[in-house]
Amino acid sequence: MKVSGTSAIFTSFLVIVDALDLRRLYEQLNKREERMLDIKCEAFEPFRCPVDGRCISIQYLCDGAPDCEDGYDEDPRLCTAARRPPVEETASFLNSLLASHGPNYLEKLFGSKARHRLRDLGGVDQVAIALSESQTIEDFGNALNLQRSDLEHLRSVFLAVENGDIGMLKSLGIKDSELGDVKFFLEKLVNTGFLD
Ligand SMILES: [Ca+2]
Repeated sequence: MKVSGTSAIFTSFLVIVDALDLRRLYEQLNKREERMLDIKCEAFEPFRCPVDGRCISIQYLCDGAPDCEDGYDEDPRLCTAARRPPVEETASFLNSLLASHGPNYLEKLFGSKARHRLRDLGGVDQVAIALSESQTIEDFGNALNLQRSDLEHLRSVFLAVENGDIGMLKSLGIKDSELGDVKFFLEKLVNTGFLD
């Protein structure tokens, strides 16, 4: 499902569907600010704009119209991250693959820079954040400085999953017991515009 060309109705629908993800996201974002300023928004307007401190309702996040003074509530990275699995969930998923296959395993997805637990890509958490915030696979490649050939390989894996080609995942050594989780994870990215 593509989200480009969204109508206002469709956007509202997405916001409702993703309210839980958004709730988790703004809780993370607001935590630090609250500690610093001791300001808490009311439950019915729980999102606080970082610059002007305005409190806004969840339904106004990523609805296509700026409500924070600086438009932060429509920030593409915020709105992309809100539709993606939470960063900590992605990090623990990547860690579970490394635990089961060894520290160099993710080389099969992200290329040689992913050896030694993604060390040259900045580590598991950095990769998880980039997967969450990057609107497209190109943005992801730029965020982590991936080589073009590695990026094209990663794209081919995503395309295979999008086309229902499980053989590709098996050829990467994904165990049968892991196939469902890996497929679900990659599809979640594809469904939120990663290949657009
Ligand atoms: Ca808005």
